[in-house]
Amino acid sequence: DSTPPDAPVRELALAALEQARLRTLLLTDCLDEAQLAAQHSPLMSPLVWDLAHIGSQEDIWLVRGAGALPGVRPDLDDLYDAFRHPRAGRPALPLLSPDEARHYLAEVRERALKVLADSDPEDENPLLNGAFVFGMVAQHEQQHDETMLATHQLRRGEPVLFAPDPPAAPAADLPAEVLVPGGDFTMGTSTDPWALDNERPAHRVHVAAFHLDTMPVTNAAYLEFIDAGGYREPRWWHPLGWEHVRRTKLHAPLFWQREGGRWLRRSFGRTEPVAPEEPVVHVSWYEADAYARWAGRRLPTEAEWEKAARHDPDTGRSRTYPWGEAQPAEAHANLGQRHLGPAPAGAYPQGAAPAGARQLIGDVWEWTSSDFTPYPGFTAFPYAEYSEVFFGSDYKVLRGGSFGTAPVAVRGTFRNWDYPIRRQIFAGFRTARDAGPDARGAS
Ligand code: AVJ
Ligand code: FE
Repeated sequence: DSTPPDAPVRELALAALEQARLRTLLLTDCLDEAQLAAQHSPLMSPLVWDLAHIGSQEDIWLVRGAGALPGVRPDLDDLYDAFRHPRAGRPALPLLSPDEARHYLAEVRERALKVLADSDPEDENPLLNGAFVFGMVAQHEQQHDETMLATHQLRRGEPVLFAPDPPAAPAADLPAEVLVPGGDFTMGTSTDPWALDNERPAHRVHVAAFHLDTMPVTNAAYLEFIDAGGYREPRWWHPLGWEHVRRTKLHAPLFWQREGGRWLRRSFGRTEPVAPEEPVVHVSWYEADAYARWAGRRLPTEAEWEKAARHDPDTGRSRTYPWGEAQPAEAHANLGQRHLGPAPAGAYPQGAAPAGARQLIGDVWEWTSSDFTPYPGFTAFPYAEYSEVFFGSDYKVLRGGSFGTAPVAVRGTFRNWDYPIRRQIFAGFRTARDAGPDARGAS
């Protein structure tokens, strides 16, 4: 990332939009028309739907919303409205062809960049203020780029994506867990200009002292749970999780298979031995929850996760990232699809949080124990379908982003959510436990 953090906000928005588009094209130019139109899993859209949906949202929010210009193709709004057409039914829709979609994206982008050039980040209109809507649209495209990467992972066939291996972890012996002191901290934000509605507003939350795993749970640790018969023992499971295990015969993370006495996993078209030192990925909330109970621990709450990631005990303030305010660089975190998997647990010492936890940002999304609910004072902005319609007890919150998440699309306050049975996302977890009354720090 070559853009300095103090670049004018319009330049940041331009760079964010351009980076998103490079990724979108990289993920779609590598497949032929039939592969782009195919549905690789009923959980996912055909890639060509994501492609045109990205353009449609930009048409709606930048060309029409920010620019008050006539849209490029308002007639496409319905086709690419995620709420009118569930993913499973999208292949049957009269979708644009890949070339039509690429052409549409380019035309929308040309108009959107004119709107950006003419926009005033000081404008009082909250859509334009701080170039919010441009940041929102860049994040939206990058969110779909992560979704498209998950579709790639589900796709059968020869590899089409290539990337270097992530860095190894330093040999230093890290403690298994860190202590996060008790007390109030500031959760969420009222000042980050590109934070989305569900991250707002900032509010004080009391979190009692707790211990958190220094690193995400590894494949080796998860294998101990499997080998101990974890998937066959109802007492470790949430009742609905146990029902799910029995019905779907879950016995290992998604993409794992056992062959000749060892575990292999499929990763973007390659089959390789499960790497013991890497964070486990492609597990559901139910599996994470069961592992934690088996280990005599629990998942962290969302507030605990955010306190561990942001609270600086020296200043009493909450940071944007575990390491501070600097934009995520290569040494901080495994983000942006630079690698096609997580780095070994313990990597990225420069990305450590004040309490010492590593890899809170990047590598794997981390399941928390919390339902996706609004913060006190929440207001939907700019549309209720981004977050508000998902609030309730159906979805669990994930934090921190994965190797597939772009830097612009994650920060210490960022909230993701999914159903507790879902495993196609790049989700892992770490565990926590209450600190005894003798723990340092007032609680
Ligand atoms: C925030 C990842 C749950 O993909 O459903 C994309 C992001 N919202 N288009 C999703 C999103 C609208 C959203 N998640
Ligand atoms: Fe979308």
